[in-house]
Amino acid sequence: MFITGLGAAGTVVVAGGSYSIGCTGTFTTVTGSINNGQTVCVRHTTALALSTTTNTTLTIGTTSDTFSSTTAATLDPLLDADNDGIPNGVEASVSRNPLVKDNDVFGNAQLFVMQQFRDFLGREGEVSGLNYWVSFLATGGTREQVTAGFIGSSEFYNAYAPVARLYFADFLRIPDYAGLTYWAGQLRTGTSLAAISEAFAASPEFVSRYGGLDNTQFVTQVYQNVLGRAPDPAGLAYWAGQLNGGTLTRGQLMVGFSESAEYGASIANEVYVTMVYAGMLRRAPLPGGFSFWVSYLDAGNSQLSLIASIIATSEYHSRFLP
Ligand SMILES: [Ca+2]
Ligand SMILES: [Ca+2]
Repeated sequence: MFITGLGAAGTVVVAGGSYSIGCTGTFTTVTGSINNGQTVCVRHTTALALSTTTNTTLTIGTTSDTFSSTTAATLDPLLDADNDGIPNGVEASVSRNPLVKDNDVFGNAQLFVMQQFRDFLGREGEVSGLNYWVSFLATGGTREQVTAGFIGSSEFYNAYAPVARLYFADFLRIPDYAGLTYWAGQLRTGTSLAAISEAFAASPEFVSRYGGLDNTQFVTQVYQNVLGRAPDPAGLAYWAGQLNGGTLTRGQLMVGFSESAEYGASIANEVYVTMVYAGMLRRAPLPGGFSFWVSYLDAGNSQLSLIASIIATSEYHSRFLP
């Protein structure tokens, strides 16, 4: 609020919150002094507990006002109030507190396996699947092996890997997380990869790279960008013919490249690192981390040791525990 009408500097007092003169981002609860023409921001923090009212009262001189909020009486079972990965409606069934970040995936095999279903398949695990993986862990299996199993499962891999390859082939960059998860969801629910590539090929990002080229130039450039080599004459003639004859659109053609065995082998580690980040950290890798881990796999280190390293990060830990 903007202060006017004070004849002289007045006291400013807050109860149930904090304030910042000048809205600098530095908040205090200590009584202070404020003058005409200054601004003051008040910070009000709602309760974490259910059915709880919080009042924040700001007093300037003899004038005061109160902001009040009351949290809901019940939690939405599908939401995750404490942001620990376990939906509110599931917390009680695994003896967790829906208002405490207590998803101990590191100490509790059941919680770890349940989280893999959410992270990679976007759903709660069915009993048979949960039992399978919990007993796998109980008989000497490792957490990284479980995670690798989920990454390699057809339900996850067949949705994410083709879309990730398409991003790399069409845009020559790390897939952004929002786009990757959106399009993987589309692929999982029946949209064809060719239709997704059509959408990609219509984007300004694609058009600005290739829009000015004729079909022969386009195919030549795609060979260079995607496969890292000049086209062989037969390949160039084949693909340019498909485009010239209207058999394929450019978007459809890109699937032929992104799903080729040659490209799949060359981009495999980039795709794997992208999928590890998407499932385990819910984000795209930054360029530095991406190139580090791709080089790590390129050097012959195992996917399991990559996954184990991610499990050991503080970022992964903080998804589930304080
Ligand atoms: Ca939760
Ligand atoms: Ca919890």
